Amino acid sequence: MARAKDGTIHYAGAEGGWGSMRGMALVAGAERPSADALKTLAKQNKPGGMMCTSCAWTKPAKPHMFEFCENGAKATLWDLTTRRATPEFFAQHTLTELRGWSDHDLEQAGRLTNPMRYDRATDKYLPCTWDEAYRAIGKKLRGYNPKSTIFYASGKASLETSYAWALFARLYGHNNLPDSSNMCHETTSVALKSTIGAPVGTCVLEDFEHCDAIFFFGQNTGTNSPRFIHTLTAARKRGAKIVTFNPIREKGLLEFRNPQSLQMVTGGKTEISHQYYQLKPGSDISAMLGIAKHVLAEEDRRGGVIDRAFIAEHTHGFEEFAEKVRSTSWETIEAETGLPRADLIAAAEVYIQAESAIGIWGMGLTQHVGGYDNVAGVVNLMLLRGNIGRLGAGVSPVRGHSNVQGQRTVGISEKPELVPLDQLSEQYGFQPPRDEGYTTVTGCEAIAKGEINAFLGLGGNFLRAVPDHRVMEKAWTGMGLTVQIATKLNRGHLFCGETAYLLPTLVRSERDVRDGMPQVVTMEDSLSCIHGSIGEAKPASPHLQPELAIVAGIAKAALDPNPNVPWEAWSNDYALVRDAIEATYPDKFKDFNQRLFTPGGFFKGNSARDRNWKTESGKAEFTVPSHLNATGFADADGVYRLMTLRSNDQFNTTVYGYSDRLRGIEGKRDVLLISPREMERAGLKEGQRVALVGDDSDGVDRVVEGLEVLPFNLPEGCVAGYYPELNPLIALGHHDGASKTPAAKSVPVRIRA
Ligand SMILES: Nc1nc2c(c(=O)[nH]1)N[C@H]1C(S)=C(S)[C@@H](COP(=O)(O)OP(=O)(O)OC[C@H]3O[C@@H](n4cnc5c(=O)[nH]c(N)nc54)[C@H](O)[C@@H]3O)O[C@H]1N2
Ligand SMILES: Nc1nc2c(c(=O)[nH]1)N[C@H]1C(S)=C(S)[C@@H](COP(=O)(O)OP(=O)(O)OC[C@H]3O[C@@H](n4cnc5c(=O)[nH]c(N)nc54)[C@H](O)[C@@H]3O)O[C@H]1N2
Ligand SMILES: [Mo]
Repeated sequence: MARAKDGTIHYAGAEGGWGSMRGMALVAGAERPSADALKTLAKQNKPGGMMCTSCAWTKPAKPHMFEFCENGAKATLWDLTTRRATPEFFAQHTLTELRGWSDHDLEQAGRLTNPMRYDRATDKYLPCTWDEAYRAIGKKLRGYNPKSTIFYASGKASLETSYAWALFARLYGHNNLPDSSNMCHETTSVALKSTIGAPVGTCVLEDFEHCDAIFFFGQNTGTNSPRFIHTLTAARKRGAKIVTFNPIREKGLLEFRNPQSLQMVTGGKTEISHQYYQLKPGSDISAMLGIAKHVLAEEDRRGGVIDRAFIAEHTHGFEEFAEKVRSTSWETIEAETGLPRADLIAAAEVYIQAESAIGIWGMGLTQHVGGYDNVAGVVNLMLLRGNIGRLGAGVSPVRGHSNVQGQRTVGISEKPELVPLDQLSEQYGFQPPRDEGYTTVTGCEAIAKGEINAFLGLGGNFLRAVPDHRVMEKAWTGMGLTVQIATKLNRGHLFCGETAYLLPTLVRSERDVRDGMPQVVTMEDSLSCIHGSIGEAKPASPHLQPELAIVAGIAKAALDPNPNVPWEAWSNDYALVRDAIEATYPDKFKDFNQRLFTPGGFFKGNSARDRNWKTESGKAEFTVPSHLNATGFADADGVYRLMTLRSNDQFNTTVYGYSDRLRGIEGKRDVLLISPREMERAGLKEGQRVALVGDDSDGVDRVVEGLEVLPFNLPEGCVAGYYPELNPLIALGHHDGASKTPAAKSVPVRIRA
């Protein structure tokens, strides 16, 4: 572990380079990947190959020789391990025992091989047949009020499976379709829909080839979307300026060493951000007001700074916004952000000098009580200079799961107004439910109240990813039916309803042959491009079924036959599902089957990119923020803003290992990161074990004990630690006001020594 002068821990090298090779080698060593893994990697993210299951960053038309990163490779090696969680494994361990295992050890038991049924008498999973599972699940579902059931999806399943999943829910009778997006970029989708009329980012890859400035708010590229660094280094070489706002000095946004080029050998590195500002967590609203303040001051002084013609023709609410900016003092902005005015003016100067600018964000903006105002703040900033709807400009959220955006596109949504229900009604001859379904948060609340009979999970680790673990784990076992479609064992599988099934499925890199025909699946990346993906590795077990066949199997058992919904034919020829998708969404998916392998994917289109604003006013909306920070709680003595973070050695709740290389934290995850100044103030010593205690007023006890104090370069008033270990500290009620995305980036906590 390297140390700075003030004793804080950090990573000494640049992102990329040998360190990232070592990360892959460690996973490869531990997982003993199958012979097919290397073949898969060679074609990963290339047209005709397998589209990576790690992040949602776009797959370019002209791929690099190795179009994958350390984490993409880890994801593939982790999937194509030779380790197996067989019925023999389950015979040896009760679920009570397995609840004592770490997230890492549970998944490292290996790939699930057989459908399993929970047996309460022995507290173990026992093997069963697919037929038995489908029949039992179907029978249970037929007995319930559909509205008392939840069908969750984590963002990996293909467009084909996702379309079938959402249709199944509606045919059965509900819109209870929360998705991992409800814990992630739902804030983005809600805020963009209401401000620019399109719920997704407006940029395509070409914009990054023409922009003059890129503004980063709370997105950790080096860890979470490393291939994006190629795009950034190319933009920087062209002369584009990069400005970053992040409470943590994240290595991947500071400098990069390309592991696939000469830089590996010569030791050279590329700097990424020109300006890097460590603002307080939750204070982006004020930082953006500060930038706007300088922009408007310059407009007043010399004119020609803001795009008046664009504002007049295309926007609504500018005057109210400008009034808010003018009436917020620099003193207030400095106090909120912890940044000197000079820093915000420097950032504003970059913005003013850029002909075209792009705004980027991730969980650092979305996972706050005031997340909506955060995202709307980026829109405000971009609207000032007409930076939406022209080449080189735009708003570009970086999504998480590889198909999370696509799942929403094809109907996985709890919001009926976002789904073409009339079209579905006509296409399939039924009355789709019209009432609003559960989000992750309202779904959890209903489970906690005992109102939910069944939970079906299409991938993911819902129970581990949500807030308030203790409350949720206790309530979970009160359900009548829990079904998990999964690839590896995780903690969420260890809590079972009265009847419970664990159904193993193929990973995307595995060969999926139906009726003798190899099948293609599709996904949509963060830049709205749709790609076909073919798996070629040998399946982990002969008993696995592809996700689409499992969805069809359950649907057939739970629903009466409908001649318009050919489950059997769909699960044997995915091209037929693509035809159905095209029929439901003719604009976005025209000639779907013909365009599968368009290099770089095919763009589904975006109305805001064409300056067609599908908002209430018919124009793009300036928003006046309701608060000057997004935390949702008042500062108080001894209360810290806790940020829950991802390490570069995990993918969400999948913990590959214990090396957060890019932050210099090795061998542990039970840590509390805190600045030396705050340590001194609180009388803490490095290495001391402390507890974090939730500071909510709802009377629920929220504690995580045994965290090791580590000095870390952080702004004042905040601390940080890892997700999901710290999720017991987050109250279910602590979420973005508009989208109900849990506010995992400023959780009120106290330290107990
Ligand atoms: N290796 C790897 N890749 C992943 C994932 C993974 O777990 N591992 N997860 C995938 C998923 S589902 C998602 S959603 C994405 C997540 O990717 P990101 O959107 O990057 O999310 P996080 O890593 O949670 O945190 C983002 C950053 O926000 C900063 N931050 C925290 N609070 C604030 C704030 O108030 N303001 C600002 N400006 N910054 C703040 C943190 O320091 C951190 O650098 O990554 C995807 N890719
Ligand atoms: N405190 C805190 N909480 C958070 C976050 C945070 O930053 N802080 N981030 C939130 C975010 S952004 C997200 S997206 C959620 C993530 O929530 P989820 O998406 O629910 O969780 P994952 O950890 O991605 O799910 C991992 C599991 O998915 C299964 N799996 C993997 N691949 C496949 C596949 O191809 N098919 C199927 N059927 N199953 C598969 C495996 O069994 C694996 O154990 O967590 C959220 N929770
Ligand atoms: Mo996510």
